[in-house]
Amino acid sequence: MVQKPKSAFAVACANVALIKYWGKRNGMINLPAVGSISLTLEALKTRTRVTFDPELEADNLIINNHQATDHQQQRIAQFLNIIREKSGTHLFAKIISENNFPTAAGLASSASGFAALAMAAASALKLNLSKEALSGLSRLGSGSAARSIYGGIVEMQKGHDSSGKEDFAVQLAPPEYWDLRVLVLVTSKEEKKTGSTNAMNISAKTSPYYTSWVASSAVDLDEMRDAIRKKDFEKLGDLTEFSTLKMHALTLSSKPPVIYWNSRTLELIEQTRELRFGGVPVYFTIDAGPQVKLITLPEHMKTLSQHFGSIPWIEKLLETKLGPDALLIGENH
Ligand code: 2P0
Repeated sequence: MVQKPKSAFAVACANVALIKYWGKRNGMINLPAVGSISLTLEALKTRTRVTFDPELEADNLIINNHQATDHQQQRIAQFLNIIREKSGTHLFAKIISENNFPTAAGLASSASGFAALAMAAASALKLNLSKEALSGLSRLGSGSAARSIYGGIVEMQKGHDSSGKEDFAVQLAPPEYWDLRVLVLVTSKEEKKTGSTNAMNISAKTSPYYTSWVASSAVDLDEMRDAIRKKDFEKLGDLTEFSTLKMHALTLSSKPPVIYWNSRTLELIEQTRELRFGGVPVYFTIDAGPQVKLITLPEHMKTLSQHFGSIPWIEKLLETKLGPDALLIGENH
């Protein structure tokens, strides 16, 4: 019997961690060494269509209308192999993925990318997975992608054993629970030299602070959950900056060191602190790159975008509120 193509289309938002994920218990199946808490970002979306087609002789990924690199193709093929194994199919897939934010801007697209891909591929192959299972599946593509299955405020849990069955994300609060805003400031469009997977390994192997990082993470998570429960913005902000600086202390103290900041990053940290000392509730966070993300409340967004928008060397500003769960847009079996 001739098999028909099986296709599905899904959309997922990127996220930014308040309490950072850095380090793995197992790199093969992306088991995090620490739990993390993130905000899902409405303005940064990946839309992905997956079509498993008997006519194809290999997987093929197209991102923003361009053929993906060999490295990206390999990463996607490995991920699809896991899904093919689960569903018992041998069909290859064509993946058409679009980010509504510039990939070249150095904003991580692997979280929204793998969450959208997991959802679309699982649906195309009728895997019928729960949200928890979809989150666990997305994690196999990229650790932070597990969080992008949910909207609002999300926690990625660190499991207790080596199976990975407890390593999935849960929603702590839906987007409407707390109207938090994020302003993304792009300081450089250069591609980063050390990817986060690699840098995490270097930190785990060589930073003298790594053991303390892992040991102290449960307290940070408890405190952040408490700040969220009480809607205590100052506490949320203080903990966010603390987790960011602690994570970067790991990369800075690794051998060889990994320095993600540039001089503009540091300038923006200083300006954020000055604005805050002047009465504007705003806190910074920085991931595996030089961009700075500011967390604030809606009534202060205008002041902040005017302030940072007037800096000539800022390459791009992006304002966002909290986004929804990843969503299946359509399927065609
Ligand atoms: C995070 N980052 O919590 C942390 C903070 C970057 C800095 O998760 O190796 O692309 O695919 O699991 O998820 C980026 O790392 O790494 C990341 P893998 P991922 O958002």
